[in-house]
Amino acid sequence: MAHDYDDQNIFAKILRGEIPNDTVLETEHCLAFNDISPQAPVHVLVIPKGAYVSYDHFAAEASDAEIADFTRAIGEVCRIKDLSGADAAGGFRVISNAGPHGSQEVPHLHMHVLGGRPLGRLLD
Ligand code: D5M
Repeated sequence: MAHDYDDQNIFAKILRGEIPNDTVLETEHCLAFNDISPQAPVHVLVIPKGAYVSYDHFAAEASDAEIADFTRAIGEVCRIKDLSGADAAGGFRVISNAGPHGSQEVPHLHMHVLGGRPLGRLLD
């Protein structure tokens, strides 16, 4: 996948403070904020602060510190939003869309963290 980064994408503008966001968590290398068009009671986007288009781009070029921070931030969002329980109300889904076939709209890597309702089967 092409990794040419468009610094005019909306998440780049959020990271530069040009557009407001509803922050859930900020870490050294990541920002997590509520999705503007939530598909579930909990719908948080976790993004790295670095200029990465997609997960494969990030995995290839990010530092170990960035990757560790991103991974932990996703888990921390699950904890903050109380999604980690094993009871009937617990559980979540983490998804990253990439490229045309993945229906990616915003060309800055983001993980969708979804929960708060039964999400159904994604793959059958
Ligand atoms: O998903 C892109 C997601 O980004 C989609 O769920 C809407 C969300 N979005 C778009 N603009 C904003 C702002 N300004 N704040 C919060 N969330 C936003 P994709 O995986 O690229 O299809």
